Amino acid sequence: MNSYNITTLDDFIIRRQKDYPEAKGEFSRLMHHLGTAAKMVSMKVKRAGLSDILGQSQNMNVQGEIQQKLDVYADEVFTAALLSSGECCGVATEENQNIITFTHEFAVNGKYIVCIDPLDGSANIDANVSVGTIFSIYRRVSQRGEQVSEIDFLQPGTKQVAAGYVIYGSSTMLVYSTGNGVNGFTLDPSLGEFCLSHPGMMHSEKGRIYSVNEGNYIKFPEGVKKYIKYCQENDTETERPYISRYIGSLVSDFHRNLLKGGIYLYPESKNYPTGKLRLVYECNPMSFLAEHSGGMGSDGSGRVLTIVPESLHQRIPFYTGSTEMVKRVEKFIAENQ
Ligand code: AHM
Ligand code: MG
Repeated sequence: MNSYNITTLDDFIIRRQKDYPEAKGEFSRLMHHLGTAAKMVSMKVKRAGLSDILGQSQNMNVQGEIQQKLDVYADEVFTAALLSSGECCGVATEENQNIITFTHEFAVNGKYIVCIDPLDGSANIDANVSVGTIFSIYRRVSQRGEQVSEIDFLQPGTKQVAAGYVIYGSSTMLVYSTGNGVNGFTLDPSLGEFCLSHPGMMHSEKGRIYSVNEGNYIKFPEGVKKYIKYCQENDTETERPYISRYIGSLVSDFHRNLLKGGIYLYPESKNYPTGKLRLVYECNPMSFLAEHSGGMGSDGSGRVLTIVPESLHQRIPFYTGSTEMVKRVEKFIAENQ
């Protein structure tokens, strides 16, 4: 990147806004506030070992999981940032059973709702492993000026206006799409700005990496077991087409596979009969990003984005990444029902 020619996230958003003459800057303001919250969480994550914020809080979240302290912090920061943007009238987060409706005068007219996993993969934090935030933005379907209801949040993923993630890794990156390509911005700590570093991110058609918790192997459906065996047995003396990499943090695994080519799998198993990952704030945004970077997001039998959510915390089996790999696992599943 030419250091005299930096495009910050805000520059980029404003430039894109000009492509939509009817736009009033509402989406741009919302994204700006998401970016600010991401910087705040990034700062806290980077200081995690120093500021007594590692480890578990005393609370259980709605999934019955003990919340990590950073989970709580990230949830509060993103919710507050979305409220103060004035463009968002309600939020659904992994950490809350019900939707949060913003009744404040300046927010109730907001056009957008946001579904968010404030800190995904947080079970890894104590081991200094990368974690992330996942977000998904929809236009509300209820009337502006009224309080939002759950209906606004149970829209199929095809209705997403934008989706993205933040990865808090060796550097912090914000990756998002409005349906017109996927672009990645790296946080420059000296400037305190997200700077465009990965324009036009694309999944390779054929990937090499498969990312799955193989510890659950014996509990997987037959088709998935056969797919994993297929990846393992394709090894020859001269060629090793597939390699296994699993961080256990969806954002990090997805991000690596987006850069290098691969598939992420979280099938249903005995422990998670309908899958572990949540449709609304994990699978939909990641599938949106996968599709707009030339990849796929599937529940094993079809496109994730067309599923109409039945509940806020609904779980589904999830397969996402390079098209050739996702199609192949779907085929194995279909042939081994
Ligand atoms: P979380 O939202 O509670 O953090 O759970 C989601 C995470 C994903 O990031 C990750 O890929 C998966 O759960 C790991 O699960 P497992 O430890 O069962 O492999
Ligand atoms: Mg999560």
